Amino acid sequence: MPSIGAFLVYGLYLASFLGSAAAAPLPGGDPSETSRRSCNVIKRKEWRTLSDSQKKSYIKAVKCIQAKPAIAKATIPNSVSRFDDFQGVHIQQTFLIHFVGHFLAWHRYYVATYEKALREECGYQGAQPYWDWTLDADNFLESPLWDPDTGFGGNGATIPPDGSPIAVPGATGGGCVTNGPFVDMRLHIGPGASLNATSRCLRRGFSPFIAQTFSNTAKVNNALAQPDFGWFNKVVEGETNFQNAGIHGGGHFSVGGEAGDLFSSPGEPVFYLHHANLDRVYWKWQSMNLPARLSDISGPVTMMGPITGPNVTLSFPIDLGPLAPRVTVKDLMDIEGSKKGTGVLCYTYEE
Ligand SMILES: [Cu+2]
Repeated sequence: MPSIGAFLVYGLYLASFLGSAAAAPLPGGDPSETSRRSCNVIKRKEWRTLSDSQKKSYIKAVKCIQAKPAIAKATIPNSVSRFDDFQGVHIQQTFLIHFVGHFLAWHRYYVATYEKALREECGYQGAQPYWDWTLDADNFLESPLWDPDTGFGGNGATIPPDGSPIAVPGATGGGCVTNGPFVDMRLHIGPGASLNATSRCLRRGFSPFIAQTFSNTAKVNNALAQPDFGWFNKVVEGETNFQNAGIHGGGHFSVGGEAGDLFSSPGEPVFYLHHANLDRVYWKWQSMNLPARLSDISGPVTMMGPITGPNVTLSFPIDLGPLAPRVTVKDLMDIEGSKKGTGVLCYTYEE
């Protein structure tokens, strides 16, 4: 992970870049009006509760979105596919959307937009599945997610450790995935902040240690016990180190490889299942006191911004660039907000 100094330099660069991009007209008109008319709440389920044919339909849809031509070439010239479009927007905005008050709202909208693309552009009938990593915390390598036939394939090939001081503790593998549906997948941008054209394999470096340490039920319960959004957000996202990675970092660093890359992690298809689960934990926390928590938002506007600095509010804009219309945090507070006329989302979670 780059130093804080590098974070800041990139942040300034990206802020100016996005500032100009944001002036472009946004597609779709009033998003709340559009989705309100067609809101049929879909239910997100845990990966292992899906039937084999449902699992295969999901994987098929991911491969379909990876084969659909990019629409975001104006701002991400080396994006080849719609899958890359999503990854590219995350790379561009990395310093604007992590360790900020709108971290969870942004990723909530991002996953819902990906889910929408799978359904509307690739004929996927289901909802975005989630990965409850607490079920695998003590037996990470045996997770049904890694099944080569009915899952996402397994670990990356073993490569010698590069001696990096930021190596993930307990990491294994590290090379290209060797089986499953993404064995021939090519990534066209990344790693890190790079938007240059590339052709890379999907890398994984499983760390059962990270899973056991950060992806367990006690960690989730600790997050759920937080009294307000500010604390909840802090506990979920943790810190930029392996001593206190939070449940967010747990999902990323236990899979490792591409998933462990703060910028280009959406190049790992499992990213969306991990973030759906984080969103589920967020919704669970909100549901413990909905009247208060549908409007509880706080946290810095800028990455790791000072606690004395400005805070994110309900009117804070959430911008997915070319992926979706711009909305506000308020539009994203309720996952069934479209049905209720209070937002743009239209899904729920099966426990
Ligand atoms: Cu992210």
